Amino acid sequence: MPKKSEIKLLGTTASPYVNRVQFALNLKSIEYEFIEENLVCKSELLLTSNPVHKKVPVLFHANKPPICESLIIIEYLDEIKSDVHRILPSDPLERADNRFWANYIDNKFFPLYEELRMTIGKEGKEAIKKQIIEGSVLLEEVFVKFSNGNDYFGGDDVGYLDVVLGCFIPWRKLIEKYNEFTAFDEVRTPRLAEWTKRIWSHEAFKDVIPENGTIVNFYMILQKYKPPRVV
Ligand SMILES: N[C@@H](CCC(=O)N[C@@H](CS)C(=O)NCC(=O)O)C(=O)O
Repeated sequence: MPKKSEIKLLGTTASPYVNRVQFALNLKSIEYEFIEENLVCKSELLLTSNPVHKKVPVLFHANKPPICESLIIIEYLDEIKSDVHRILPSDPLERADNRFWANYIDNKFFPLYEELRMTIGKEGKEAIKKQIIEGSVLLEEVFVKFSNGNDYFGGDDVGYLDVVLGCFIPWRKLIEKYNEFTAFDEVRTPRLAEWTKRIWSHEAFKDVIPENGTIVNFYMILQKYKPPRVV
């Protein structure tokens, strides 16, 4: 069982990818040391521990080589502490299905929010919002299938997709507010609307949610370094 000093997480509290690892660490009751990274002026530690992507999160487990990429870190944690709160299902086919949808969320669904932020012009923005809403309806169907009448993607408790999608709630809320729409609304996606409230107040997620000011600051940094463009 990992001791407190054995696990260190390099990250920034405004990052949803870091938040999802923190969510997983809490679910597993793993104590860890948080090392705050400055993404505007990246540390030597980040550059040497994640030389390929130069991104957070990075997990350090004792003196082992660093582990990069949030989903890989979560799977690692699930394997080293398999006796507490299994995050991925034990059935290989179910695991594959979970990974498929995690890939959809990370590579198709959430990037639409960044595209929305980057786009200037009503027409372009409306087209992206439409894609986000279509994606939300699809995710509602995924939720219905995975939850099987229970409260979470993982069934009666938080599972992999709850962690993967849950971490984006604070960012989605902010970008949706700035763009005056709600993706997981009570009419179109009632199960996801309920699920959002449930995750938001979940014990293991509550202390991971960045303060609003922290996300707004990070948003402003993005606006400065990766400014929106006319499409
Ligand atoms: N696929 C990566 C994404 C991580 C990521 O995009 N991290 C951002 C912070 S939210 C980052 O470190 N960005 C620095 C950069 O793009 O230079 C993961 O799941 O860990």
